[in-house]
This record gives sequence, structure tokens and C-alpha cells, in this order.
Amino acid sequence: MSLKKDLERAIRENEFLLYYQPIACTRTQRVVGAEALLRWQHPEKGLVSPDDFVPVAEETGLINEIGTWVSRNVAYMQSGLKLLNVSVPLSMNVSPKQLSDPTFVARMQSLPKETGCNANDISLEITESVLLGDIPHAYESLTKLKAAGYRIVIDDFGTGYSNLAYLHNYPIDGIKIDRMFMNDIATGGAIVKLILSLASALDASVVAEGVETVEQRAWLSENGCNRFQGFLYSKPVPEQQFIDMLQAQV
Ligand code: G
Ligand code: G
Ligand code: MN
Ligand code: NA
Repeated sequence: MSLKKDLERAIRENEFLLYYQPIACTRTQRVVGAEALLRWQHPEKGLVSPDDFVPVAEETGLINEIGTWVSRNVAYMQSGLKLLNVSVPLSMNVSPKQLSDPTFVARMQSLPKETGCNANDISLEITESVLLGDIPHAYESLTKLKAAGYRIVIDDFGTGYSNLAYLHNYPIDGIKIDRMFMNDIATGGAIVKLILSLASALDASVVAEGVETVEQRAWLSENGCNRFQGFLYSKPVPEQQFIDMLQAQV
């Protein structure tokens, strides 16, 4: 069966689920947020990673439907966490294609009313490629999403070819430092320091990704980076396990 057909069935049969990877404070080590990460529970192949199907979903346009599913689930999760009194900001990945889909923005605008979520507590992670200017309607979409209350965050920061000048033209609230820069810390962290001061100048929040060692976390804490995500703290976990983590720390 073609992957496209397989994905169409997955949408119909509701075979997707979200894992959550905690984001923690580098000083207190409490959970202060999480990133939603898509998984496909395939009837024969088991749990499939987005790397193995998101590219095809993008080519075929199915990413729009899948992304709609993701955003509704994240919104319901955010509103559920509020009801449980363990609310933390959540983030979700938005592919460039979705920003060109006129219905995406409208759906996002209706989510707070529909689900009871706080848009302010949901970050939309976009890649630097979106800022290059070759994605139709990206600027208008991001401006409207921001007006609806969502936070706009640049994912994998430092790996794209983002013309730094674009940072000023877009409504950026935060950046996530790509995990490749965690290696830089062992040799002094000059690049990470530069990214941290850039973020500070832009008044953008920062999450360091791919933190795997205690040394990296300690360095980030000492250098004023308050939030981190990575295997050191936790790998991505099923939704209920993430809720349990939050309830255990109240
Ligand atoms: O968690 P994992 O290693 O499987 O994620 C692999 C890649 O898939 C990451 O680059 C991540 O940004 C992307 N990804 C994860 N979830 C989603 C999603 O819901 N939508 C999109 N477009 N990409 C996602
Ligand atoms: O591109 P994005 O940042 O959305 O991708 C998140 C991906 O990074 C997920 O697939 C997740 O499994 C992976 N990831 C999360 N923490 C770590 C880590 O500490 N080390 C490595 N190598 N990968 C990680
Ligand atoms: Mn991400
Ligand atoms: Na990343």
C-alpha cells in the first residue's frame, strides 16, 4: 500500500496520538511546559515516528488534516490541564505548508471557544525556513495567529538560513536552540551565549533543546537560560504519563 493511502486510512481510523516531552526549569528542575510530538500507531508497523511520514504528509497535503487533529488535541489537553489545576504552556509543531492553508488560521482562531484552551498558553513552533519569505501567506498567518493570542516560536534555531534581519519583521515570542549547539557548551558555549543575548535583545523566551548531560544543564542555568528540554530530564512520554508527572509535582 502506498504511504499516502496508508495515511488516509490513519486519518479515517484515528491512528494518531500525541506524546509530550517535558520542558523543565534549569534551576528548580520543575516541569514548566511540554512539546507535543506526533506519533502514528500503525496496525502493522507499530509506533511510527513523524520523520517517517511527515514529509509525505506535506507533499500530499494531508498535513493539513493531520495538523488540524494535532492542534485540536493540544487545545483540549491545555484546557484539560487547567481543569486539573496543573496548567503549563504547551507547544506544537506547525509545518510551513499549514501556514499557507487559509483554513488553518480560522481553525486556530476558533479553538479557544471550542475547547476552552488559553491561546496564550500554546506556542506554535515554526522553522526558520518559514521566515525566508517563500511560504505563501506565512506573514499574514503568523500575524493573525499572534493576534489570536498564540505564541510564535522558532524551532531548531541556528540550523536554518534565517536572515537575522527577518527576526525583526516577524512577531517572534521565543526561540528553541537546536540540539546541535549543546556540543558547543563543552568548548565554552560561545555560540549559545550569542543566541541567548540575541534572544534577550529581541525580548524572546528561550528553550535549550537536546540537553543530555548534567553539565549542559548547569551551564545553561549559570548562563541565564531558564528552560530546557532533552533526554536528561525526560524523553517524550504518552499523554497520561505527562499528566501524572504534573500531578506528582503539585
Ligand atoms: O519526536 P520526534 O523525534 O519523533 O520528532 C521528529 C520530527 O518530527 C521533529 O522535527 C518534529 O518537529 C516533527 N514533528 C513532531 N510532531 C509533529 C507535528 O505534530 N507536526 C509536524 N509538522 N511535525 C512534527
Ligand atoms: O525538531 P524538533 O525540535 O521538533 O524535534 C524534537 C525531536 O528531538 C523529537 O524527535 C525528540 O525525540 C528529539 N529529542 C528530544 N530530546 C532529545 C535529546 O536530548 N537528544 C536527542 N538526540 N534528541 C532529542
Ligand atoms: Mn519542535
Ligand atoms: Na528542534
